Amino acid sequence: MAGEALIVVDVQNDFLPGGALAVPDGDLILPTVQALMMRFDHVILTQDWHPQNHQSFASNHQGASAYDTINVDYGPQTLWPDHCIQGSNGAAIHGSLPVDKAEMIIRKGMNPAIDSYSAFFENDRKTPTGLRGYLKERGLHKLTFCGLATDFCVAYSALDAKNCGFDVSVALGACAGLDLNGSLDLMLKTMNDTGVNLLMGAL
Ligand code: VGL
Ligand code: ZN
Repeated sequence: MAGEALIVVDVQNDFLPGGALAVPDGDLILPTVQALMMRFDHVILTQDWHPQNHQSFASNHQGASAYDTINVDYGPQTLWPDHCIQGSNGAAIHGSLPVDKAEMIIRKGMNPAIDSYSAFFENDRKTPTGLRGYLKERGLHKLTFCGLATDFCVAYSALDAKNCGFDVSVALGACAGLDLNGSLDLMLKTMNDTGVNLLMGAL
């Protein structure tokens, strides 16, 4: 497993059933994510980490509702229910995961004016999070992604990783999607077309 890392995307209370932006059946992946974390020598977690005044929250736009799309400086932006507020219980990584195994936790979405689905670049597609440099410096070139949500943060992260030159797989058995207006099929196709390995069964 030299050079290999597992990247566990946004397995946070707010994205699990009962949370502010729950991914349907998100809890069903927890045992598989745990097992993957135990198997990899290098585990990196990502954590959506928003300030209360974040632009992606419908509550910060008068007259807007969650799941509306608005236009911002960098293009269209989906509006979400308030979620993953810095320091809140909703933002915490789910307690069933062996967080102590992680060598790195990368937080994203801190800038109130820019959302960040990807763990590599914010939604302006320009601002780096530093994860690329970390992985390159550590010689981690073969990446396996899992977590939430398949069609948002997992897909954006996997696509950016592929475009940065990493060898990229997504363990679909350890992911769950939101599927807004066909977003799941669209992002699965985009990942496949980009050369991301979509792994169906157990790894
Ligand atoms: C996510 C919507 C908003 C995700 C994060 O983790 O997929 N989705 N923020
Ligand atoms: Zn978010």
